[in-house]
Amino acid sequence: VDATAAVRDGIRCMLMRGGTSKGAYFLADDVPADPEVRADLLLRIMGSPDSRQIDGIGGAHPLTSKVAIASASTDPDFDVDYLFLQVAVDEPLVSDAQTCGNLLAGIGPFAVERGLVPSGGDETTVRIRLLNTGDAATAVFRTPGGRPDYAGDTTIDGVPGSAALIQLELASERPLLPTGSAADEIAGHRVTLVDNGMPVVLLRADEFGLSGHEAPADLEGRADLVRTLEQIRLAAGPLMGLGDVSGQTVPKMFLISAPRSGGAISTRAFIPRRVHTSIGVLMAASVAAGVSIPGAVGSDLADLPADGPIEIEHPTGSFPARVGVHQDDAGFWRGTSVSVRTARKLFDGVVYPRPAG
Ligand code: NQM
Repeated sequence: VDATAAVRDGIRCMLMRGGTSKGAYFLADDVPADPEVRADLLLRIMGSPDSRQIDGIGGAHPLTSKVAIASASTDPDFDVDYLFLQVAVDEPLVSDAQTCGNLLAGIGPFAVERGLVPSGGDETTVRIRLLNTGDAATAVFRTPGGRPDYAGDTTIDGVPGSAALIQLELASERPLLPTGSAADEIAGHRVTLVDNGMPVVLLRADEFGLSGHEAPADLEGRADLVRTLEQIRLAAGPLMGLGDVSGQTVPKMFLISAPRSGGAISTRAFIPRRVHTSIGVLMAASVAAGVSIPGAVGSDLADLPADGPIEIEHPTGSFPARVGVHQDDAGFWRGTSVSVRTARKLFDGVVYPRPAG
């Protein structure tokens, strides 16, 4: 794919809502293979760097400045390879350091739409390899007449109306606790570092003089808090095996408090500079797994159900996280998750990148 010709001829692109996020979906064959050339082109497609992304199709927030790239899997155990790219809004930065469970919801339908995988009759199951993390996901969704059906009666908090159910099951080879401990100390704060698909840091909101129920904009406006969380994040990165995370979007920073609306635990997530208006799919899986481990930050605040999903409260409702957590023979905590999502094809066409320079 020639990046110069792309300015003139455009690039095939589908805009989809995936869960509570929105992103541009591409076939790997339709974008440049070289990561640097591809990143430069994606910045010009999304309209970055610019806080309004006015000259591109990005939505001026990290949750709407996302890209998914799909291809037929090169691994016989999978149908589709999914690469997630976070396009920064006001910096010239494209990162593959994290995956996104929300855009993951759109990958199965997108793969069927583009003919990457055949539909399986009324219902299709797609095995997806998450290239960013190496994790494995299975997506199950309805395909009556061989086409994804986006209409349905499943509701998720943070999205108006209802849409067709997409069930996502995720399994990770990595242990849940990268440091091997349920709790560690960083910069005088008790933290739990946990990864059930997304690396997150759990902190008690009350340690920062907060209720944990503040509005995202209020939290983003507290410069001291933002600075302290960033300091903890930079220290947590290497401890979680993520290396130097300056300029990266992981780990995600969570302020945890007791539930208020009948859920199991309440959350506010720094992702990591903006505060999430709800919660990521894999973030919810990681928080739910974390608070299920005895001694972890938040385990004493959590009101865990005897069975059924662990409801993770967030700024616009709650997320039902179904997680499996167990200790293996060697004593390592292991996790899996099943999430209910929806996605919707919003637009299919040709996108024109801003010219280079
Ligand atoms: O945790 C936000 C989102 C996410 C990530 C982010 C996500 C997840 O809500 O699975 O989906 O990138 O910080 O889309």
